[in-house]
Amino acid sequence: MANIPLQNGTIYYYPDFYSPVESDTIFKELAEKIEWQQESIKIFGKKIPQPRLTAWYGDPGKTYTYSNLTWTPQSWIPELITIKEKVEKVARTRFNSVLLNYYRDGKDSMGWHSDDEPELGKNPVIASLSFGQKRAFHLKHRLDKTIPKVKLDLEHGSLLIMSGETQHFWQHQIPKTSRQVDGRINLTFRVIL
Ligand SMILES: O=C(O)CCC(=O)C(=O)O
Ligand SMILES: [Mn+2]
Repeated sequence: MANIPLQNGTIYYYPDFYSPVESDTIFKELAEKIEWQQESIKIFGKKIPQPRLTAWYGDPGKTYTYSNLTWTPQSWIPELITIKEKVEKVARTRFNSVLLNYYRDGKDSMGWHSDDEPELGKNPVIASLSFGQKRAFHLKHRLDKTIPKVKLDLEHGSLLIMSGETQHFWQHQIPKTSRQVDGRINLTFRVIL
């Protein structure tokens, strides 16, 4: 486990939370069993497809709103519950929902944002699991532009935990890459209040 030093925030990185063999199995299961959606977001009245596939699973009633979309969760499947229970032990948090992202290739990405929607509460614990293609993860401070960007590679089977004030002070992104890359599945476990 590595504690990544961060001003005004807390992140922990566990590179081999799952073994490569376990991670291969989980990637395949999730690719097949999750009901992946191609959602669009409206920007200035124009519908733009998101550059990734997504899905939202969670306890009944735990809806989540972002980019003008309100998500009603799908019901937990056994594979997700098994993962959730393993993550909860390390994160010492009971999660009630998970957002899944499927980055099909290097053109799929997620732009700069913080996980700071009101339903996540003040200092949310976000537990982020990665399977498949290793991709870069960048963090930048929202206020102090002299603080250097933090750049991590999120590896197959890794767990990243963001907590404390991280979402107030930092934004994060998964940039596009021009390299030829394989698919990546990311799960972010969250507590919806
Ligand atoms: O794919 C990732 O590692 C990040 C996903 C993310 O930031 C999110 O779902 O809010
Ligand atoms: Mn995020």
